[in-house]
Amino acid sequence: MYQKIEGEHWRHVWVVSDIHGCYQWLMDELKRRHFNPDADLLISVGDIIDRGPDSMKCLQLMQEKWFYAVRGNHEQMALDALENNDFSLWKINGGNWFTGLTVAQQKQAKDLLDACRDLPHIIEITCKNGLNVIAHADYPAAEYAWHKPVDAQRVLWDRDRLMGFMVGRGQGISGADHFWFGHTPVDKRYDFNNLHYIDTGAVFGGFLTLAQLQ
Ligand SMILES: [Mn+2]
Repeated sequence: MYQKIEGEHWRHVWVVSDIHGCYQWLMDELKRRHFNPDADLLISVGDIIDRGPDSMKCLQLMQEKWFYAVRGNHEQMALDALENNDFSLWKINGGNWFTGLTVAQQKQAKDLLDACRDLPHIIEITCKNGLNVIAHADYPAAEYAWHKPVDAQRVLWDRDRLMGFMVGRGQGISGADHFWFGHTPVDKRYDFNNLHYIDTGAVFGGFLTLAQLQ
């Protein structure tokens, strides 16, 4: 469930919002920031696939040494669909790109989706800005701790903490310097104390957000 990355092994470290198949857009944003694949690291908050134009190319990102990701609910829906051979839930939630592929293409996509089984729910990375925790939707606890058991479903889906902040009654999380979440599209990046909500809805007419940790 947890993965640890050493920030000191990288020059610059960025975290990117929900990519949802917007591969070329991501490449353009990296170029604008002079991202160097030999020296820099990009960490995704999950939901790299579905809804956008190029889920396959986004899955191929997982083979790059400069790209890490936590699991999003869309990767989980894909894995569940393949495991149960029931594509209905995934299909109505943006997975129709897969069901529209030829048999040969589906085979290739399945091989790439297999790598999603290894995706952690939570990444912790120490950078120049301190200890960062990255998860898709929430870290469902009042205090972070390495390997602390937390509800995986809530990590992938829960919007309650953000909704609370929006009406002025949010609860923070201690135990790390920064928390980075995606999942809930917002009109701009929201920062509530040490919690950062960066899903600026690229695939819904918004934009990709890249935040620099180092
Ligand atoms: Mn999501």
